[in-house]
Amino acid sequence: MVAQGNTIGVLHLEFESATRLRNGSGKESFRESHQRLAISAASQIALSLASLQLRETLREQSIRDPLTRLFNRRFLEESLERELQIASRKKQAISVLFLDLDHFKRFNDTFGHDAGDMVLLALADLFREFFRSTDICCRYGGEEFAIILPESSAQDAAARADELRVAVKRLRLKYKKQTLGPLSLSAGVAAFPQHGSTSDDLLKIADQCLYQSKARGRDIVTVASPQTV
Ligand code: GH3
Ligand code: MG
Ligand code: MG
Repeated sequence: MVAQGNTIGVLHLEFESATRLRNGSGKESFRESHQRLAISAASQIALSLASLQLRETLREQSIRDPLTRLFNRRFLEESLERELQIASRKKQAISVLFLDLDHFKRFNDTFGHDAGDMVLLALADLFREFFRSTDICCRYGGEEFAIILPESSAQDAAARADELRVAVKRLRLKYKKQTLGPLSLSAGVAAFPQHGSTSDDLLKIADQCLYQSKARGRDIVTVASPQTV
């Protein structure tokens, strides 16, 4: 099956071998009429499948960051609203983690922008391995990431963020035979319902905590406190 020049799939039909090849009158045979029907059905199916594939591709493009394939900021904001509703109904905690690479501008200046891109890709792979499949990992902006951790208290999320911080420090990456580094990241953590109940509040508080981690010297995790809220 072909649609818009792309091969979509194969439609396989089998007829009983006893099927008559030609009827006596010389009119169109049983097999020929079935073949015509099959070809017309196949082209309709191919078009439908192609349009479904296109829709899926467009949706993926609209919710993912093209470099890292992590979710984008828009998807994060939509997901957080939804996850908060679920958490509130189930009376569960939910945490938001903000992460930002330390001195990444200096890193780019030292090793080049392509090496920097490779670091972002490696980091995205690390996140995919490190976080649960139900966690939502996003590239929030340049070298800044946000993770939604459903069913996770502030303490759990902070412990997890600290393990990630250590894992990032241990990363030994190479680009064109050159060893890159050192790398570190700073983090901020805010949780529902402890620190806020709306997505805007949680994102703002997690970002403020991240800012505090930077002010306190970087390579650390800051959890929201009554002062931050
Ligand atoms: P800080 O520790 O305060 O976060 O310092 P920083 O240098 O990481 O922060 P700053 O905001 O000054 O600079 C961010 C840098 O991130 C600058 C920019 O070149 C880099 N960056 C953002 N997006 C990309 C990207 O897609 N690829 C690469 N290679 N670098 C990026
Ligand atoms: Mg940074
Ligand atoms: Mg930044």
